[in-house]
Amino acid sequence: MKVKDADKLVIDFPPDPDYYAAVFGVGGAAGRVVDRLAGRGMPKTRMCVFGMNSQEIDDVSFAEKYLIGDDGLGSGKDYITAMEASRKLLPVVNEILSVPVMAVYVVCLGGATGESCAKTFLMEAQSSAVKARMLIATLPHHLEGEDKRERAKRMLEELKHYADGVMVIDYENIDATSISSLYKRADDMLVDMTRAFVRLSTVTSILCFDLNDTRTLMRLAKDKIIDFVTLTGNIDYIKDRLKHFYKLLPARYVSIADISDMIFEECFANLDEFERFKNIGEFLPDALTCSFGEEIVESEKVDMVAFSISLDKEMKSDDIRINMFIACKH
Ligand SMILES: Nc1nc2c(ncn2[C@@H]2O[C@H](COP(=O)(O)OP(=O)(O)OP(=O)(O)O)[C@@H](O)[C@H]2O)c(=O)[nH]1
Ligand SMILES: [Mg+2]
Repeated sequence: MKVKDADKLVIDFPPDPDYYAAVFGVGGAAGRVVDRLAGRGMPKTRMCVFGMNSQEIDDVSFAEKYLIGDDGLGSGKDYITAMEASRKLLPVVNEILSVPVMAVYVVCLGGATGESCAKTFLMEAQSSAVKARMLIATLPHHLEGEDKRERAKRMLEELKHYADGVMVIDYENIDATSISSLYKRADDMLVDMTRAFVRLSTVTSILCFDLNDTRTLMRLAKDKIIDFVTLTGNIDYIKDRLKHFYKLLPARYVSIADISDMIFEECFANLDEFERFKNIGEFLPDALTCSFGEEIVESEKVDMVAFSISLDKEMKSDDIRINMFIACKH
């Protein structure tokens, strides 16, 4: 603020950015997911899809869309060509990254476009001003080919270097009777996970919660892996599921002490519902601890959970949603 302006009580606040988060859907399958999410309306978020197949890009209706390469014929499974072509879009990527605090990369590993493009874009994000980079990735089922799955796993390890946090959906862990029903289920999981994560930094929380809570979660997660659990239903359903909280977690969580950090978000349809159930937060950390069959240790209870409460107009009025982002110590 200049001195002469101070006399006039003009305060120079930085302008409110148009968007706090940018979501990049790279490749065919991830692009469809990001487009579907964009169709639901994501406030304060720039939703962008990148692909090499012009038919797939034509089908994108809600997100911003960018064709990688000149012919629109797809990658032809040529990783080098896909990587070189995606580099040509770096000026666009840099322009998108110049505003938000958070960048989220959604990629279904197993395809040449998604894998090559995600690597190029994530590497570029290292030099941007973005404060947190989340990679949301899927791993192909072995029925798609053992080689493809092994390559995707190696790619995930490579991409991890360039992200602050990683959420993975392994198709091997999804119960489904066919590949098409597996993809459908995975699409729903990707939509829920991406939406819930982006909302943490774009939707005003009723509680004091900010980006630093998310950054701490990423920092404390061993190997950068964040686990995500979501529950939606009435209060009885939520309480019942949380009684057996440990059953919702991957097997490597044997005790409450294995959790190094956690973000616990409660979503309500409107303020009336929030008023009706707002005290559920008071017993939840105790409930989680007890569900492991452990005594409640005061110090663990206080440090471990960052709470966020928000309103979600898409929800049915009787429902409560609990989103949990969990970091494991090992
Ligand atoms: N969730 C979901 N996953 C899918 C779907 N179709 C394919 N996949 C997964 O996504 C991986 C990558 O496929 P695509 O997204 O089509 O590949 P791409 O990134 O466009 O790359 P190329 O087509 O090889 O240039 C596959 O190996 C599957 O594991 C889908 O409809 N939904
Ligand atoms: Mg494709």
